[in-house]
Amino acid sequence: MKPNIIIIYADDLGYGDLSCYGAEDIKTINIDSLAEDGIIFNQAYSTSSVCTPARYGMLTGVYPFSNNKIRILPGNAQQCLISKEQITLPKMLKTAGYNSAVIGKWHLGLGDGSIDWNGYIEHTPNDVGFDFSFIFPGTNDRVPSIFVKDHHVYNLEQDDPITVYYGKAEGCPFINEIDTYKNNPEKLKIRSTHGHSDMIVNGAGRIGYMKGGKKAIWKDEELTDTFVNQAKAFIESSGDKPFFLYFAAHQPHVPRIANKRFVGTTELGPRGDVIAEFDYGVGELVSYLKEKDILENTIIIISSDNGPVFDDGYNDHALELTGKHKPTGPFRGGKYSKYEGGVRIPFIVSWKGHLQKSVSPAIISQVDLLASLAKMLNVDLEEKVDSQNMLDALLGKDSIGRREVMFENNNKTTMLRQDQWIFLPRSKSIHSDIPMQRDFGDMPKDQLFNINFDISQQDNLVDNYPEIAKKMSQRLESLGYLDTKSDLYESGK
Ligand code: NG6
Ligand code: CA
Repeated sequence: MKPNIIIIYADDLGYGDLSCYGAEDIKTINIDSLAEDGIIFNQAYSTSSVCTPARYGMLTGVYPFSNNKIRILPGNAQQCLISKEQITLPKMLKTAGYNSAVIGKWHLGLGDGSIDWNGYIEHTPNDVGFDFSFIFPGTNDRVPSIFVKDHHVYNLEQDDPITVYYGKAEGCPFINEIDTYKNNPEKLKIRSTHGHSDMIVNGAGRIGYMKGGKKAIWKDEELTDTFVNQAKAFIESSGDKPFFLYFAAHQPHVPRIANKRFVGTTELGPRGDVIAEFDYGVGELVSYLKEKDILENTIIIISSDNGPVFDDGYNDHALELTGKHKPTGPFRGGKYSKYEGGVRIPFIVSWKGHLQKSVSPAIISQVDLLASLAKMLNVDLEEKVDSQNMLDALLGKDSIGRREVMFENNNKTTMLRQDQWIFLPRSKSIHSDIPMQRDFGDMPKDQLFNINFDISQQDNLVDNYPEIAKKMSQRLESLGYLDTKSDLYESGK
């Protein structure tokens, strides 16, 4: 019997945020309990330290730096990065007889040229392999704050059509009809620290403007219950067919607004509380699988798109309230960055009755899920992808995994790891407006680290091992991933 597959993908959850990865001040009991029946990977990578590229890499098996357009998308992004012809995880699984759904955050664009929010929406997840989709289009801090179910906005009333606008307030044609950060501060439950000052939805400033769709607009506090209920209904609807569920949770991405059942359940303020809420959602899914008696026939993978961040634009005191808790564990950097904290993410493969509890040091990338699951199901992959078959590593039979892996940062600089060596090419920062607490790793000098001896990347060895740095730089260049045309390279700094 083919096992069901669930990928539970958190948003901005760090390597150090789960108690099974060493967190002491947050207890993620449901995730820990899954880890009791599986493998905790301590050298697993996302393909990017930001969202859209990471999700692209995981779903297509192709590195996101192969395409310069793959960046953080706005909520009304009209261009689908995944073509209808391209192979994806759900497409591959369909050939093996699976029923697939994505439930949660999408952030990979919708529509062909434009998005008809009030009619049939083209190029949704259903056009890239999913049989069912229940998503919000961008991020929880970007409008439109609505769900799209398959091809239509969910709960949209005909007499209350939606208009979405991204741009300056002066150009917004309906600016006087909506609550904005500037004009209606009394409506705010939480203030912004940077950005997030366009319109107000549910007491939080968001990126972008929308009008209409009053009944369709979601509340942050209800997202988890909604997604869990949709997931249960999808599992039920799969009947005897094996299913693939990509459960893309929104936590702990900003704005961190938990349901009142979770407010105050941790000592860490909103960031801790939404992680507790995420863990609860995982627990609900597992209970349902148990109730249906299919837990032992379901592989559950838990991971995150990119590393964590404290202040990502809202004044929720995440840094002040974190105490001794370290969201990135021992790693330097975080979301957006070039360092390990941006891309070394939690990755657990749980399969009750099939896997022994263990910690694996195998080097794997989320991009490998496509080829590995294809191997498991005997599907031939004809397409050229970056995905490598790491099935033995995923099932605990190989503790080495990859010899080489690549990942990018928010600046689309590509980094290379070969065995213990990590090479970060020089680059200019494009983040001058972002608070100092983030460590992006952008500097006018190449960096080389031996991660086996220097886990927090403090000691740049580029001058000690120039030959290794050169070889790695040439490797990136030969793949077309080294931006030698940047000012820094031309001026030879
Ligand atoms: C940034 C947002 C940040 C977050 C990020 C995307 C501002 C100032 N910052 O532009 O809050 O939304 O985009 O995060 O608006 S991600 O996890 O989807 O990549
Ligand atoms: Ca993210």
